[in-house]
Amino acid sequence: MLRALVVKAFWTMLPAYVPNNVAVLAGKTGGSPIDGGRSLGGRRVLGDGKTWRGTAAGTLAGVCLALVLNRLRPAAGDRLGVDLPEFSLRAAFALAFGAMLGDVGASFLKRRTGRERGASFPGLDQLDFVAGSLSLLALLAPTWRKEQFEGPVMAVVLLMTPVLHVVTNAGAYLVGLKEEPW
Ligand code: CTP
Ligand code: K
Ligand code: MG
Repeated sequence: MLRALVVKAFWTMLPAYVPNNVAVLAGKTGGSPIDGGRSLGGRRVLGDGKTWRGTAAGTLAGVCLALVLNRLRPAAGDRLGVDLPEFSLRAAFALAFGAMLGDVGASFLKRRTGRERGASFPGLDQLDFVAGSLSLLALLAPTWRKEQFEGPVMAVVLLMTPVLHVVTNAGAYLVGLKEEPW
């Protein structure tokens, strides 16, 4: 029962989990900042860590992943014995682009609160992309969102995501892919 919930929650959120990591890889070699270098109240609007390239690559990767997961779903569902969701294109886009928007929103808040690029903001760092994807889902695919996140799935997502985030980021830092372990 718990295993099925965790598998379902993980599968459903994968198109939102992958974009941030792909953005890190895509942004490694540079890219123009979304804020165009502009400042607000003496601080950057977003900073050099939020690039068009990273955002586009992350979104595209999340949508592509959702389409691949749709192909794998029948066999994976049978094997795992879990009723896995099918991603509509709108849901896939909302999960992936919403995750990127959440991350951008967090940077905006970090700059407004005096945090430099790369600074940590505990809590926000671990859940900004979940808040972003769930919000955009509510806007673009509300029925799909309601169906997939009913009952305890939402609770599992909210508990599991910060743990996964901490572990993947620490791993990415240890192998040299990220500048900071958060
Ligand atoms: N990145 C990007 N575009 C994005 C998100 C991330 O290019 N939309 C790349 C940048 O190279 C960024 C790196 O991935 O520096 C790490 O991402 P993140 O930790 O989200 O950004 P920070 O550098 O920590 O910047 P901030 O403090 O604004 O979050
Ligand atoms: K971030
Ligand atoms: Mg960071």
